[in-house]
Amino acid sequence: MKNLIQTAIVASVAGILAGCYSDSSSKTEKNEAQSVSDAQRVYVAPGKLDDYYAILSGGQSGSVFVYGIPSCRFIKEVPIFEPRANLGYANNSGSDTYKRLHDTGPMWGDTHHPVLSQTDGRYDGRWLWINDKANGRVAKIDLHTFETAAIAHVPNIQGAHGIAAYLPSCKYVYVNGELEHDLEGGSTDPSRYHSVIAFLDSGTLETKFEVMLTGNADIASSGKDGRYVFSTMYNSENAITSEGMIERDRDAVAAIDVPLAEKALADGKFSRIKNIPVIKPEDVPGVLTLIPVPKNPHGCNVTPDGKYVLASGKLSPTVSIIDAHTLKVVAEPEVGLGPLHTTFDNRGNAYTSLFIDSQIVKWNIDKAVKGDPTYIVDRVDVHYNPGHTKAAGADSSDPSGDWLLSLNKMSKGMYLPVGPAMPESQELIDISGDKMHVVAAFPSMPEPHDAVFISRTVLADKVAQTYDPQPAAIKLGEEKIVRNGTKVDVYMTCIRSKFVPEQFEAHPGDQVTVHISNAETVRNMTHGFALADHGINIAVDPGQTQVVTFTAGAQGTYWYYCTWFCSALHLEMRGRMLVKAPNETLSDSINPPTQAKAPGTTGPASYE
Ligand code: K7E
Ligand code: CUA
Ligand code: CA
Repeated sequence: MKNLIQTAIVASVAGILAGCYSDSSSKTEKNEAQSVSDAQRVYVAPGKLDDYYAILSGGQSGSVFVYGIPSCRFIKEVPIFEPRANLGYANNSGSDTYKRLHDTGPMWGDTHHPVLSQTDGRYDGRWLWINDKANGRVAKIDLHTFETAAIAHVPNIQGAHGIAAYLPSCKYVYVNGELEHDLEGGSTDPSRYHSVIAFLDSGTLETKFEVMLTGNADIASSGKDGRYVFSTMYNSENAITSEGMIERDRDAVAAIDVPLAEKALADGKFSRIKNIPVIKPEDVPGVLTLIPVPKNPHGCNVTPDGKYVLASGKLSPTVSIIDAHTLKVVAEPEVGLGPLHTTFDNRGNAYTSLFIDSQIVKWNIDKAVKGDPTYIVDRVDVHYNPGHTKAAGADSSDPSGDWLLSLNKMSKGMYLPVGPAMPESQELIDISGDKMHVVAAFPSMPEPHDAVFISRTVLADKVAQTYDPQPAAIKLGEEKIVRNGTKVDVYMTCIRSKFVPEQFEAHPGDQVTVHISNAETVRNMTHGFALADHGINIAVDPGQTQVVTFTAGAQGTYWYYCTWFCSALHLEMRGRMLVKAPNETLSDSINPPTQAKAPGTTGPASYE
């Protein structure tokens, strides 16, 4: 009897184990098969190109990051509000790039929202605009070169946060002041605090006019038909503490009637503050409509068809759906906890990031508007705490409906630990089917807030191979040294694998300006100009001319050399700045002798 029982127990335990084993092994096999198919979805073979450029804002890195999608390969960082030694961008106080940045504010920035230019509702691959939240600036990046083309400081703004292009024309980019202050008198009395939404000429970045608000303006999205632009406001309380900013159950979406604002401008209905025309809504009825929505709303996203503007509730588990023409709230579907930003596919679905739930929720806009309780389509867990989410094409009228990025604030446990601070993390989600599916994750430097995707087919052929010849370019054979008292201008060329001239002379304390043109005519043949012990490093791309000014140091020899590995003679690509005693006469010859001594007497005898 005892044996029988024992046998039965052993048998049943074995059975349970066998059952478990076969269950988990089929599960493992399934997971492995899924991993293989996910890997295939994002695999782009070496030498093959990705389908999309994803341009991620760099947050407090002050730059943008360019990734290929679907491979998630990091391709380039474009420094905008930050010097970067590797690119020679702006890190020499006497360079044009440095001056452009320095003249508009500090040498760092906080980039949140990359905005692509559009023509006829589609991305046209011309410009990218981005904000600097910390220092009230906006930059324009030329997508032909991926270089900053302009930076402007926006008067009367603190916390330049949300930014969008006024559609469909992209005549303006407008930027939201998130941080309230007294723009008129500099008073610290909070009852005098306001903020503004500033409209900049999208070409020159000149501030054309501003609309004043009581409270703040946070995230921006333009209607599609040239009438209203929208901004969320979380501090309608105009409070000065976080408790105060959550007192009301409802804040607002601000709608600005742009043609009416332009008319007010033409009619002179504005005040000038810091020489900018500022429209006060009380003087121009209808220019600003405040649409009440719950509670401390954040994301502001106009649907691709232009019918609705969605305000993500943040402290409310809802997204408010507002008719973009009547400005009436038509529905407030519940989507989950901590809704921050919403993006779109081409099939009428919205995808909202849920910061607290650590999810992306997919929901159907029409069903939500009609009150159909089945509007939630799917949810997927992300790792962890997403801020923005962005699907390919979603800010245009023509979303693609294939890929979506979740831009996650936390990445605990996702990557090799690298100290108390972990990288930000993005997850790539396949949204082409009914169910969302996370297929890849990749880390990035802090802190991407937002991203935009632009198709390779739109942009790749537009990207310049080389710089167009600039009027100031120095031509091969026309190099020269021009001396004027204590000022020395060196007009230099570089081409594989030589600087011309390979030497120039100065006295200690002379002001030296090097104008350097890269004479290469093929893409990818960048040369650098780094000068020992003078803090100078400039990257010069093919066809480009850079200018840098510095003060010659103490008497001695200082080599300059090429910092970009360009040829087998890259290391030999160098030259000397000779700083000579004040009483020595200087030579302006650009053809120095090639050897220190007579040939044959320089190296060890065995070399000969
Ligand atoms: Cu949500 Cu600056 Cu776009 Cu960050 S803001 S997440
Ligand atoms: Cu030129 Cu290295
Ligand atoms: Ca509030």
